[in-house]
Amino acid sequence: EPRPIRRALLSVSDKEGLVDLGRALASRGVELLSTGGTAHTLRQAGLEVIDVAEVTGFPEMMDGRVKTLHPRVHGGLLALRDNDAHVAAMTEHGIGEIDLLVVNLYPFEATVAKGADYDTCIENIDIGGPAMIRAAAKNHAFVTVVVDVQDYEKLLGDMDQHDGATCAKFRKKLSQIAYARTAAYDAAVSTWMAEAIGVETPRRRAVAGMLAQTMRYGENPHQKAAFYKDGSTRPGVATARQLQGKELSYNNINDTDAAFELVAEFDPANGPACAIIKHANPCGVARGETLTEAYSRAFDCDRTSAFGGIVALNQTLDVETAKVISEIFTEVVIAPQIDPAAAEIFARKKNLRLLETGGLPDPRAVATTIRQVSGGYLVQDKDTGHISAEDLKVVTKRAPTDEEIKDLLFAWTVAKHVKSNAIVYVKDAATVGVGAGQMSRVDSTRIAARKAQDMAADLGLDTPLTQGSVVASDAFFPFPDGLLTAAEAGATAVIQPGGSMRDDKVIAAADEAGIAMVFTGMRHFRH
Ligand code: 93A
Repeated sequence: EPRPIRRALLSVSDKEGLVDLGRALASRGVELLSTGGTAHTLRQAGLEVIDVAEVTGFPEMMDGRVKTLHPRVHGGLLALRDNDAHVAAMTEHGIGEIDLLVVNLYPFEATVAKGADYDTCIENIDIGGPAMIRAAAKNHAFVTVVVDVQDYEKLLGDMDQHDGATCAKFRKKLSQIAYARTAAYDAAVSTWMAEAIGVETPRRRAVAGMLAQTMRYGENPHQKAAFYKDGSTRPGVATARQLQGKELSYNNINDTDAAFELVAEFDPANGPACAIIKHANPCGVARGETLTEAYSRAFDCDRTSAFGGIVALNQTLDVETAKVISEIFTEVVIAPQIDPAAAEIFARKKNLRLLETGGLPDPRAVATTIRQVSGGYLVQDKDTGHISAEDLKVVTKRAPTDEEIKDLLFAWTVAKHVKSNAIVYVKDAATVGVGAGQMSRVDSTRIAARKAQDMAADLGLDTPLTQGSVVASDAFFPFPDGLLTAAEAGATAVIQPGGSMRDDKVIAAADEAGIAMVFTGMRHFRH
């Protein structure tokens, strides 16, 4: 464990909270080193400060471009305190340990936002600050690094809990924050530069992640596109091994992700499952006794849409299933494992892209989703919401049967992966009608029922498969009309969040129609 913090380097552009921090550190016996402006502010407040120029033996020069870029600074940050050679080097070269680094960077982003000219923006690219931050963060075994005014209080709190030192966990956390800051900083510089000099391709514009693939085109042929990976090792489209087929396209990657994330909701311990995706929405999801049966039942939900779709499986792709899949044109097949003999079946289908992921991702693992809007990003927690039978609140006179509850939960799980407004009819653990992406909920309800009728005609059935089904709605029914449409289609039970002003009307309509209804208290919008 490192010694208590005795020597700190403070170099901040944003002087907010600086004097309080300086005082708090000084009162804990910490020696303060600082660059020009920071030292000036601290001295004005009556604090004792040593100039970095005194430490380095060089004046700050070239308009401040070279202030802290010196071995007496970087050696003090990077030296391993428990390494004899490092310690000897410090002694030999008169390098003192720096235990704490507090830096915030030249306000590059704010300068750009103000609409400053090119040269002013360039002058506001901080070089020495990020260099020190990255050095201190690397040496977090011994050095504490703070890059955010918001962390000053936490720093002092942690020091007080550890006799003036900081704990390893806190230093690691700060180190991660530090790298996030320098990464974002350089990303801001590169994005600004791309704009300033008119770089067009996403390959040069994109900001974070590792370039994995430049595509021939994006969502449409006139759009350039690229795929970036974020380094995650989670089984999925980004980490899958492609066994055959053409390169994945932009739409392939998007749809394959949707397909695999959906099928991963179905634990293989409870049996095989299959999801077929078209335009990012499921056109069929089913369990089966065998994987082949799961595929066939998913296919029977909407055979028309499944053509040219993406097929995701929750367990090893076997020969039998491969044969059935290969009967129609399919763009992508993705599975955790693929029997080599099953891969053989597809060998003739040169265009079919076959992906093996090595496992299923945990659908409840915490993650973040990012969406771009003009001028910014929307960031949120991934929807990991999960409902089980115990969470359901029966609101109708009739409670659902055990069989209905199983199907209701199945339908609810699928609805989470359907674009809003989502309506999903399910019978015996297979979707029989999916209504997606409509602006009105009642339209989704109608479309799903009508598609089930079309399918019944295709399959030569007398009654549509929605007869005796259950139905899930990703958000509450604002009026009874959607529920009544579902009842007309033959649904016997409904799952929905509840919470509408008119819940009582919807419940009354359900009772009238003899429908059992449960509320989840949770919504699954997806846009
Ligand atoms: O121009 S720099 O890239 N060269 C440096 O060596 C250097 N060292 C610290 N900018 C440098 N800094 C930055 O100066 C810090 O990141 C901080 O933002 C700023 C603090 O300067 P002052 O203390 O003079 O206000």
